Amino acid sequence: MDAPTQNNALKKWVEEMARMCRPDKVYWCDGSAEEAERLKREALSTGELIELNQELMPGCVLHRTALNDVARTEDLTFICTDRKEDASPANNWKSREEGYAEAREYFKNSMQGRTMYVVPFSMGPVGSPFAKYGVELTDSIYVVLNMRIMTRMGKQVLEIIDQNAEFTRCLHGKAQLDLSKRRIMHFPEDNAIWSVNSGYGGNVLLGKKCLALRIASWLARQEGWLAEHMLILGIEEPGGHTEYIAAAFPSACGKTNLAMLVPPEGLRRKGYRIWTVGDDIAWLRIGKDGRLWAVNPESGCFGVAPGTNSKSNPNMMEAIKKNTIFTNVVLRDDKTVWWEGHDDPAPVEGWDWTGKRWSPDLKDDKGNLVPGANSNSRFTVPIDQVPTRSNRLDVLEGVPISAFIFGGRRSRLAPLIFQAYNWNHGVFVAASMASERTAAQYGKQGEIRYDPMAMLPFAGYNMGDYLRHWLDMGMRIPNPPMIFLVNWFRQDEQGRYLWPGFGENLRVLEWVLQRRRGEVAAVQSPIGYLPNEGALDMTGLDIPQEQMDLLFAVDQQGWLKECDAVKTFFNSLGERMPQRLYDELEQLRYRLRRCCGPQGRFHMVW
Ligand code: GTP
Ligand code: SPV
Ligand code: MN
Repeated sequence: MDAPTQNNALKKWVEEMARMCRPDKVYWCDGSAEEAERLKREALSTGELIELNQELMPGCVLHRTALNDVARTEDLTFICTDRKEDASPANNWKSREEGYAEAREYFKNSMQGRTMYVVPFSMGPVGSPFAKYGVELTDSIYVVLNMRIMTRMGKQVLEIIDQNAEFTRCLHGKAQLDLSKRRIMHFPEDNAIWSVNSGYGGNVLLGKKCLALRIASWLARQEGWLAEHMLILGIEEPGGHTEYIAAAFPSACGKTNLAMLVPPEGLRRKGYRIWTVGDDIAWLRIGKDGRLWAVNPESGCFGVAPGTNSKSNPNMMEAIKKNTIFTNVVLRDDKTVWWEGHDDPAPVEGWDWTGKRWSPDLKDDKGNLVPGANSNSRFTVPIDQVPTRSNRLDVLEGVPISAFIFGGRRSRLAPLIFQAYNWNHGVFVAASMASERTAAQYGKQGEIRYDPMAMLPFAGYNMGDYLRHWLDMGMRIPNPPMIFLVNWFRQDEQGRYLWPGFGENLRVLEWVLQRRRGEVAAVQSPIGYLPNEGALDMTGLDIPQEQMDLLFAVDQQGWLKECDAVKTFFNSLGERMPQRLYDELEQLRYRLRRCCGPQGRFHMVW
């Protein structure tokens, strides 16, 4: 097929990449439904995709990745820049030369016998001044079909690139799916991304983490905006006014859940409704009115399957009934899907995520039950199918953000919620946030790791510079969002969650909005403002007072130890760490030392 583009730079680049990868064919995607159907048929015929029960789940398919390719591989992800200090120390770094040279070896002839698909896509509404364009070359139909859901993809984007719009050059090849040769490489100085030897989501849907976070965060710093790992949520209040908030939690810590939460009965009756703008990525700019405005650059959700059910996320259960790509879940004998934490009880028998016969009582050599779905199994679904989809999704300037919420999984220490004293303190709170590791990335599960703004794996440049950029933005935004930290995951001594979470989290968000409007007073604690006793609306939720006390307990000794750990972490981020954050740390330490209370717990002493 002749290249259907007038953009010579694009044409030349595609030719050059094809000369390196040697595909049998180069195919330019137009993004049409007819094309998607045709590609799907082809993938079904080769076994790359498995057709699901079309009566019960119209348009749905299943994909299984290679066994060693089920999550992002952060240790194989690189920022390749001329100067090491522009990327390090939190990122893996290679020089541009070395990066290209190594990847070139792996790409060489890797598409022989395959087709190279050319996928023009837009992050953000096509034609919006905020949109960033990209072209992904890939030898995977799975990637093409996912990109069609996750991004605005096809002819309308090519028409804009034809007019010489800037675009990110994204090259993806499955090659041999060889883990030892897997590399996810970013070249921000060239606006290019090369990913090889993987077929898993975040490694290969290059518009998502690679472009919309790593490359975009690099651009955002230069251009004075923010590219963040955040959900965007509209809260329609009694009376009909909608306030928007953006929240950053590390991978698999509840962004998707919060973005489409269902108000508990008591609050629903008051008149609250939730509108979903985004569940993973937010791009934020200062608007003419001096507020921060957010757009979701994606058009789909790539959500975690395990634990998704009609209690935890009924909106998502509704969304994934059709036109959804499932990855690494259980296939039941009636060709429907299942995962741990699904509404239905485990099937007596089925096929596990690896394609082996499986039953729920199956045990491994050590006598542990073998899960049927991979713990990072996912679904890809158009956001249009989410019942709570906001009608502001395609609005070019986005939505105004009233509050930032940061949070992670902490079984100890961090209270249900507190508010930062001011912007700089908020940046410190977000910079020092930590979370227990989940299955979304390789590594020891449950281990505490510090993850500033949930961006440690996604900032495309030096982390010290990134945090400085956040501090500087505070001085440039005339009416900045207020900053809060939440923790839905605090546990008691027996390891039980102290807070029911999910829909009930709206009770906490209501307090956020009340604080934003200055309607309620709060307790000044050493770590930040805590809700006054009785400040959360608990209508219809019966939690004993002792449990609420535990949820908000501030353990003085524990926090002092935390300060030491945060300092060690800050030091690990190198010389470009802003002094202002160390100052915030010392002020926190001072406030903690000054307070005293029963068993070393903070007890409203100020
Ligand atoms: P990525 O897509 O990986 O960036 O993650 P995400 O933040 O969108 O993750 P998601 O919302 O899919 O997180 C799912 C996990 O968080 C599941 O294990 C849920 O059970 C758990 N979860 C979400 N909200 C809550 C909550 O309020 N309380 C508790 N205890 N668990 C929650
Ligand atoms: C995450 O891991 O934060 C995700 C999934 O959102 S992935 O796109 O695979 O990175
Ligand atoms: Mn994510």
